[in-house]
Amino acid sequence: MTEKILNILKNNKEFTSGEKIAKSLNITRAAVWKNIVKLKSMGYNITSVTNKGYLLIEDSDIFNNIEIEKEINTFKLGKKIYYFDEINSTNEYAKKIINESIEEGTLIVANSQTNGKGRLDRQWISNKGDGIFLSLILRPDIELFKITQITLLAGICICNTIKNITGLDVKIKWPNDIIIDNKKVCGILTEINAQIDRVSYVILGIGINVNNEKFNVALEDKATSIFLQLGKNINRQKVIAHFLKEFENNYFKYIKEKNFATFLDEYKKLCINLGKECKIVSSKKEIVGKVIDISPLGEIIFKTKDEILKIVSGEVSLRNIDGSYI
Ligand code: BT5
Repeated sequence: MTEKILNILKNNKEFTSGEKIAKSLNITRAAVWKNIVKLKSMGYNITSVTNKGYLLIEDSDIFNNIEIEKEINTFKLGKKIYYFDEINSTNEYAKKIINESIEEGTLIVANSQTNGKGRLDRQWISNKGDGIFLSLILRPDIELFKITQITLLAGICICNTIKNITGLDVKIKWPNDIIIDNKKVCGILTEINAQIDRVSYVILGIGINVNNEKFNVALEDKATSIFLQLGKNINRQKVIAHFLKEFENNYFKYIKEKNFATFLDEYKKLCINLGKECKIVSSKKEIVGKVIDISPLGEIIFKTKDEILKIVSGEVSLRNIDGSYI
């Protein structure tokens, strides 16, 4: 009902009386009022004037499930949305609700996170109103060792989404950092549950810096946002909808073929590490070498002075030779 009232207000540039809305929806004026209060609490700027009714003052930056749903144009992904103005972590929420009846494509979106997570217990800064914080529940029928490929595929789709919407030059730092102008604009946290060697479900967590005007001191040299690169605000729901469409097309193709080979060339073109001298940093040691290729499984092929190694994404970070971020 709330959404129907919102639509009526959106379609009227003049005041609409409570009576008229009540009649057209066959509800009481008190029910109209209750829903108007709800819409106001969701952030809609609605003016109420006695004897005239209600008028919606258009505001482009309303971010909630109604606005997100309106933009989404997919078959399966994002058909069920859990939206929060604030949550600890969308990935944690996904883990809490997941069971057999939760459908593939269920989307959790938040306007802010109090405990946004990166990999290896790192933190993801998730300020209110600036970014996209989402988790997508997937049930890919693939073997466990292929799981990195889902992260790589999501990386390609995020690059294409930002590029298509903004024209910016977006790249990937293996495995999960999306980069503009050598700074991180987006991170991906893929968490899984598996039985023996088959994946039961995947939580694809994505954080994108969209309208951030600045970052804290710790991040200002290595983080950026679409706003900082483009000089204007971008509608977050459009970015989500575009990503879901892009990812849906590619994800189901990948699941059908069960093979990342189709996407490997595209990934390599986007990957900034290929051909570069760098350091692989893990909790145990640092190895210096050169990234000479990416395998069809999504591993880095790394040439040191003594040997050629295949590195999986799990426990390592790539750094410049001097230890800096990129
Ligand atoms: C990531 O980890 O890049 C994965 C980030 C995933 C965040 C999403 S938001 C929705 C979903 N729910 C969650 O709780 N998480 C996911 P990692 O590669 O470990 O990078 C983390 C590092 O990036 C931090 O240690 C900081 O140095 C840096 N960082 C933190 N917040 C950032 C931000 N907003 N923008 C750019 N860099 C950031």
